[in-house]
Amino acid sequence: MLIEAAPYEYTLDLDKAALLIIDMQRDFLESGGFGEMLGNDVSQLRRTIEPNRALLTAWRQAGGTVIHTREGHRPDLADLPPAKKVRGRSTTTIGDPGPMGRILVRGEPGHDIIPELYPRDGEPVIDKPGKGAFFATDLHAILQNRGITQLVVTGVTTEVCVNTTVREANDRGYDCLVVADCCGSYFPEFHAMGLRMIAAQGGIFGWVTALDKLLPQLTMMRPAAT
Ligand code: TIU
Repeated sequence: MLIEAAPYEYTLDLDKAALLIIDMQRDFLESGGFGEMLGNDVSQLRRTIEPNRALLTAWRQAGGTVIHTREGHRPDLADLPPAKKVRGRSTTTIGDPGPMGRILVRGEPGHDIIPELYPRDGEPVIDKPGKGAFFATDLHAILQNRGITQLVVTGVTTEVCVNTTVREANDRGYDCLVVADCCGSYFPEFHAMGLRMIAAQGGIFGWVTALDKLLPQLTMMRPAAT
């Protein structure tokens, strides 16, 4: 199906595509998490919850592959680079106790995905120690094993983990379609520029569309009820 997008239409083949939802974690989206601890306004991200829920529902109904990611670290912090631990000079950092458990540590409540977008059984969840979803994870192998070459990318934050993942994916040969209103940043200007950078120069990293361009097409794909 053809999806209206920038810089030009995207040809989506649901059999070769995965919906990749980046880091919709309580630590980034809820009060008291890592994002807010860094001094950020979480309401800038919370506006993406409802569009993501609508897209996830339609994508599941169309029978598409869904993959979720979470940024975080082993409880022993062996995979936490010392540079990442001290960056920001905050008094509370990754691995320290926070209001939702240890900050960005796997298995802690704050590290988990928000209830509105919670993964279903059978949907792979990629735990990643970095900003990009390909670094030090098995995402590339999972996608190759399923014959996936197209990624519809959403999540937070636009200029950090979404952009890093799209750049990593692009270098590995994937065609990325980023859904603008399903992505968010603590900084509206970075969100806007992060999206423009992806579609610039003829789609240097990929394509950018909007939910209202994608959703009607997906709904038409919905398998007949049995
Ligand atoms: N997921 C993600 O973007 N991680 C970040 O740390 N983002 C910030 O904007 N801080």
